[in-house]
Amino acid sequence: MFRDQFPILNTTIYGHPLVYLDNAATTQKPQVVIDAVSRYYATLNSNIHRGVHHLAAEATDLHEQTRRKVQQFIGAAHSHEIVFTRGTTEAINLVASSFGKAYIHEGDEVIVSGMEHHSNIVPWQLAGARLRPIPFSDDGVLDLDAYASLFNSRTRIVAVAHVSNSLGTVNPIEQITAIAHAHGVPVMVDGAQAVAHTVVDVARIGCDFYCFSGHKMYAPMGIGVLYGREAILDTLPPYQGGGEMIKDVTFERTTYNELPFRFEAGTPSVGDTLGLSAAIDFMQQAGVQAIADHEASLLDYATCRLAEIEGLRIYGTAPHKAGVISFLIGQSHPYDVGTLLDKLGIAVRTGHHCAQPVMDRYGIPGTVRASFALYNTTEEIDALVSALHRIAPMLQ
Ligand code: 7TS
Repeated sequence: MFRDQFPILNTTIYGHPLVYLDNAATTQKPQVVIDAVSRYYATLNSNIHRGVHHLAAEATDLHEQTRRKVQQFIGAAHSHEIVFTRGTTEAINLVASSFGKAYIHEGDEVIVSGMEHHSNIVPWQLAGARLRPIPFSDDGVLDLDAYASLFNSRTRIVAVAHVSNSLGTVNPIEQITAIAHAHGVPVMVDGAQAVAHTVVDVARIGCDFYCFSGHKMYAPMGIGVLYGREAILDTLPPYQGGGEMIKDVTFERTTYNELPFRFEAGTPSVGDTLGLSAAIDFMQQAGVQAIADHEASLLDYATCRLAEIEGLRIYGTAPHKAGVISFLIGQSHPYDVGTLLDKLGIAVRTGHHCAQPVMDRYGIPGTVRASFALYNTTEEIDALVSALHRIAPMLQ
């Protein structure tokens, strides 16, 4: 599906055609995205918002059009609820820092899930919160009864992944949000692994914040998004200080700009924003639901075929999963499996996937992870399975 639009997929690695199954780390970029970035630098490069000249006005226009495109893409009510960041990590740090300053005091608690990426753990610790993780079952499903029992008078926010990057579980975030709101607690969703793989509608979810990275949805690295509901964003202090985020500055006192600029200090990565715009167009042309359906069929096929490999165990077998398969073979170390697969041109990720608590939960050092995108094929899964058959004897 749309495979011919990704130049890198024609690469050979050690003489083998590249089989790229590391999409949860970052997706490859279609030519339209590469062209959008290079066209910006070739024809439009200028600093936005502050220039009267033609290039600056044009670049500003396209940058702000992208904000509206993102707003529509995720179903936000207003374009000023879209804050551009460098990625999910920066978006979460922004929320933890600004929300933390306003609302988190010593002894206060933040509910996270037990399957968070480190970037949805550490920022809350830096904000001084005590973390209360929602436990999950062996198959990787969150325990919602345990979740409901974690609320108390110190609970300030619930911060939870839409899709787990290590287990692939799609969490019931609408339900999670409704439960939090019933306790009067706001919700931040880490959507890093969701936006490229499922239709995201923040109005339907009902969450207060939603974070994601462009580079995991066919856009360039260096651009990400924080959606924040106006009523809550309005109550938060700025994250970083600098140009663009101010209204008036004196040595005595500074007043701040309106939303969203109050949270966007300094020169943004305009070329990457335009790349994000092209990536959204590309995804909409492919159809987000069609992408999700394609990846669901790859997941089913891969789950069945991997069962052929003796001693292979999949970590994360929730009934509702995105296209991520974490596995181990017997006692072999994930790094060895990944290295041998690489020699056959197959790119997977190995290790703890920045989710050490998940690995601790299972008592394992890490996993081998294959993750899918719209351009992957069943033939590539066949290539993975035959490579695993081939390397299995070397792992004993
Ligand atoms: N949250 C989740 C659920 C993630 O999977 C990642 C990155 C992040 C946050 C951070 O995103 P960033 O774009 O700011 O770095 N996950 C991975 C991964 O699984 N392998 O490499 C990066």
